[in-house]
This record gives sequence, structure tokens and C-alpha cells, in this order.
Amino acid sequence: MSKEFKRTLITTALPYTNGPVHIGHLAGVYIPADIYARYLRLAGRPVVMIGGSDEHGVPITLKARAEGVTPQDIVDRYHALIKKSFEELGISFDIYSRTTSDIHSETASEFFRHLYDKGEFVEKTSEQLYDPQAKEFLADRYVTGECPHCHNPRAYGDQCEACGTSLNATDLINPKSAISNSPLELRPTHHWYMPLDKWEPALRQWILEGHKEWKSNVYGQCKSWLDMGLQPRAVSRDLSWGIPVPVEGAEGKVLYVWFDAPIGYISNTKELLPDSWEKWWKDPETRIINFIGKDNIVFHCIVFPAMLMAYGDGFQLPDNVPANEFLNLEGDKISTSRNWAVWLHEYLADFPGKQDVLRYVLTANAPETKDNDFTWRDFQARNNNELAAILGNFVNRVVILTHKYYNGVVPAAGELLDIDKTAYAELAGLRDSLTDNIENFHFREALKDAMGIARLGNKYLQDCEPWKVVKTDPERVKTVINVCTQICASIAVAMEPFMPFSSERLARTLGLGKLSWDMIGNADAVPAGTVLGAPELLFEKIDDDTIKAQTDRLERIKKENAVKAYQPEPVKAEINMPDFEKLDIRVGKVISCERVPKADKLLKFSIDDGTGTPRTIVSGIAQHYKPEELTGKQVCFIANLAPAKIRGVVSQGMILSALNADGSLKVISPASDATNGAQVK
Ligand code: B3M
Ligand code: ZN
Repeated sequence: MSKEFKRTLITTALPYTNGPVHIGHLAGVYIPADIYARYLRLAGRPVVMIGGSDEHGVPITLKARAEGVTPQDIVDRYHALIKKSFEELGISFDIYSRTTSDIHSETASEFFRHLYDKGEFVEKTSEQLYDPQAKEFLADRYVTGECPHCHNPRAYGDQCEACGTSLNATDLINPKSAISNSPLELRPTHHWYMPLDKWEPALRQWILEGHKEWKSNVYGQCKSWLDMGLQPRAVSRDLSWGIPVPVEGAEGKVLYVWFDAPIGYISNTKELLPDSWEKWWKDPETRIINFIGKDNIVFHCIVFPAMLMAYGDGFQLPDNVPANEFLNLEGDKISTSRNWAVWLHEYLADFPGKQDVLRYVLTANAPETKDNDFTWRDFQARNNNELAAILGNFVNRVVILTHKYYNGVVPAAGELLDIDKTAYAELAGLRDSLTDNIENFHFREALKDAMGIARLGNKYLQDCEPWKVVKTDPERVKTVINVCTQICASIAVAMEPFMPFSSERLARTLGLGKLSWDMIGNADAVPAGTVLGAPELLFEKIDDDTIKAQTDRLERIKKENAVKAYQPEPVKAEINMPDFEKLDIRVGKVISCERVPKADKLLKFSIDDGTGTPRTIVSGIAQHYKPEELTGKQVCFIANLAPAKIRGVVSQGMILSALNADGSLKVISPASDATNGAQVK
């Protein structure tokens, strides 16, 4: 750090309240921010961590419309849910407020008015797409039509998902409202714009010259925006949901959600610290850090800083914006609309008491430099092989041995041998690396260092073998157990930013009072004579059934999504009646059905086709039906298909089934009992 700061203001992206938060939000923003805030507190450095809900914006109004409730109902519901689930996960906000609060609308209005009075906006009337049925202007995202490039008929106004081109809604051929499906008109409308072009030189200087230390993904995105050249951006919208534009004659216009939301950081600081908030925003000795996801970089590094510069009055720009990339789920992009997510509130209900496991896995897998994938198998493996087998195991062994040998009373260490000194030296090395990594927002590496302390402890204990030495040199064992206890104390502190719940339990067992960062590596963190609590397992193994319940849920969702997105196959070329009449389709009853050995897709049927001689048919539906499910049922089959040998069995025909959107096969049966052998006409 080039400069000494007196205090750190941490902001976390304000989640939209049109749905609950999911693991992508957590891994990208809230867990890293919380690690950083907790670390600073342990290091005794002044910090406030600001959070809150972003309650404006079009998606909220659409959700309200779809449910027939008011936008306020929607934001009340999700704000409460999000706030509660963050609390339960231990995200240690100093305040978690909301952008529908009075203090926020006052602050945001005043901000706008101040820029307006200073002449910092440009005003323009332009033609925009209007939905005459819904009686509103539409954001680009809510317009659909034909892509002018690839002619995909279902392109969105901001992007064509078929060819990937970014678009303006006015580029689309035959634009239609995605809300009402009605054709759109161009109508003139008046708005206020932030002239970002005016701030471009200052932004270039500040970021490209002044903040070369920013993460390369952030710096790179800023550079490419700046190199493309900045344009004025509208900061107002024609909507009814939002903070009214505080200017005479601006009825029906509200602040653009991206104008008011970042001001939410300021309003929430004001709400938390009504008397001292200014020093957290305007004193150059305050360091501001914005934790966000990569889709928010432009707003935090370009638009909001331009707003702050335009406002003046000493407002400080962020010192760093350690934005993360995206987390995927089981190989697919997380999506609220497709319900492809692990929702925090559901995780908390399904895994009570296991907040730290999620925090651990999401940190170990954090998308710090590239997109990353969350899988339930990895979740289980990390819990079982790392948390339970390494960390939990070491701590548990130490506590058990202390109880076994010394009734739980921590013995005094004797003279330290080389092996003990080496352990302390390695511990100090890990502490320094851990500190350095956290300071530089490398939380994955930092977590490895913290786990390294547990690995070190395991190795030390294994090398010292107190269970053998106790018979030959009981004095030596006292030192070993003492050193192990100190390593446990280091773990309790080092783990606190990442896994606060387990840290607290361990600290209680060790009789540690208030934790502080300098206890890591301290050889006297647990004074001799301390009575340890009873041994308790910090982490339990997670079994396969628990994981299967989660992967089954995702499978179900995947199928539901396939059904929703299903487009029937185009109808094949036309045929004539004689073509159809060549097919001899019949009804028959399944007399017996069995698996074909060594062929996991095949079932062998014996069918009563009315002739008195059972007919054998082999069918590739073993992954869709168990043999007993079909026995006794009537099915339809092609009776005149040329026999074919399949896995050594001669198959005389083909059983008909429907291929569904989700890839499943459904055997076709007559709707009510038919005669075996009856022809299907
Ligand atoms: N609500 C976008 C998001 O949740 C937005 C962040 C606002 S931060 C001021 O991704
Ligand atoms: Zn296209």
C-alpha cells in the first residue's frame, strides 16, 4: 500500500430485490467483502461495511405486474428475505438498508438536484420506443424483434442471443413489446444525461495512470471502455416506479436505477453514521473499496466516479474495485429466470449449521480471475476431504489428547526443540502470506494459507507422535501439546474471516477471549493452565444422499426448463395415404419384459400380438422404464418392420414411444383396452 489510510469504507453491490440471492452473488461479492471486513476488524483497523437492497428498476415492476401486486410488495418481500439470509450466513454488514428508504430518496434527489443546479447535465429530446398498450417507454431489454444481422426472429433490444451482436432496440426489424407483445411506436421524450465524455480525461488519468494495481479484469474492462470513447448517458427514465426527477415539469420521470443505486452507498452510510458519515466519504484518509461482480464494473469505475467528480465537495473516488468474474453452476450460467441457482435461503434451510461449508467452498472456488464452476460433488469433496479430514481432524485430536493426558488443562511448554521452532517459523510464514493475500484481495490463496496452518498442525502432530513419546518422555509431550494448542489458536483467528461460526466454536473451546490478528503465530495465545472445553466435531462428513437430493433437484429444473423452451421438430415431408398404409402398426400386451445383459439401454419384450405365438421385440427404452413397469401393459408396435438382430436377439418389430422435450421416452398405449393384434388405423 503506497499510502496510509485511517479507515476503510467497504461497499457491496446492492442486490436487486426481484428475487433471492444465490451462490453467484455470494462468491462474487458478499463473501469476499465479508472476509475483508472481518480481517480489518481483527487487525484493529477502522472499517464500516455497507450493504442494502436495490429496490428500483424495471425487472421489479415486471415481476409485480406478473404477480398482480405492487412493486412495493415485491421489494418488501425480497428485501426481508435477502436481509435475513445474509444475517444467517454471517455477512457482517454494519448496515443493510434499502433504496426505498426516505433517507435514500432524499439523498439521491439532492444529488441529482445539485448536479442539475451546477449545470452538470445535458438535456436531450430523442425518439424512443413506446408501447401504446402498456402506455410506457420500454428499456431496450424489453423490446424483441428480428435481428438485423442474422435475422433471428427473437432478438432482444439490447442483444441478439443467436449471433451475439449487441444492439439498440431501434435497430430491430419489426420491434415488439416483450411485455404486451404489441407493435411499438417512436415517440419523443426528454431526458437528463451525464456527459461522460466530459469526464473521460479525468477518468483516464485516475484509472489508467493512477490505478495500475487494480485487478487485470477490472483495469482491462475500464481501458476498453475508455478507449472506445465515452458517450453521454441518460440518468432519467419514463417510469412510475423510482425516485421522481426533482425538477419542475418532470412529472412521470424517475431517476435511472443506476443513478440512484450507487448513491445508496452514501445514504446507507448516512443512516448508519448520521453525525460522522462525511468523514467516511470525503476525508482523503478514508479508503473506499467497492466489492462488485464484473457486470457492474462500468457503473462503479466510470459512471459513479464521474457523478462523484461532478458533485465535487470532497467526495472520494474508490481506491479499489476488486470485481470478480462469474460463478457457474454445474457447468451452466446461473440464471434467476431459469431458476438455475443455489438460492441462499434454500441452502440455509437444507444445510442448517453449515454456513461455513458454503463460505469455504465459495471462497476456495471464487471466480477471482476467471469464471468458475460450482458443483455439488466438489462441495462434498471439499467438506469431507479438507474441512473434516484436515482442519476438523487436527483440532479434534489436539483437544482429545489434552483431555486424555491432562484432563483438559493446557500444559506449560518446556524448552523448544528444533522441530517446535520450525513449526513456529512456518506458522509465521503462513501468517505473513495470509495477510498479504488478504490485503491484495487474493482470497482463494489466503484461504489456502489459513488451511496451511491446519496442515502444518497435522504434520507436526504426526511427526512428534505424542502417543508414543508419552511412555518414554512425558515432559516432552507437554511441549508438543502446548505447541499444538497454540496452532489451534492460530487457526481460530486465521479462519475467522472465512468461517466465523467455526472460528467462534473453536475459540470457545480454547478459552480465547476477543480474537485479534496478531494472535496468529503467538506462542502464548492459550496460556498454560487454560481448561479446554469438551471436544466437539467442527465439521461432519456430508453423505452421498444429501448431495444426491441437490443434484436431483437440479436435474428436475433442467427438465422443466427444457419443457418450457421446447420447440416441436419441423414436420417431415408430406406423404400420401399409400405411404402410410405400408406401415402395419398394432396393439399388443407385454407378457414379460427383461433387461438385455450388458446393454444398459435395451429391454427385451415378449408381446402377445393376438397370433398365439409371442413376439419378441428389443427396444432402447431401458433408461426410461423398469421392466416391471411395462409388464401387463398394452403398447403399440410396428409389426412389419424387417426383423433385426440386436445383441444376439432377433427383434420382430419396434415399440412406439414419444420423445419428450426433456429427452425422456413415453411408450404409446391405447387410451383404453384394445384387442391384442388390433391394427392401428
Ligand atoms: N443492483 C446490479 C446487480 O445486482 C445492481 C447493483 C447495484 S450496486 C450500486 O447486479
Ligand atoms: Zn443476430
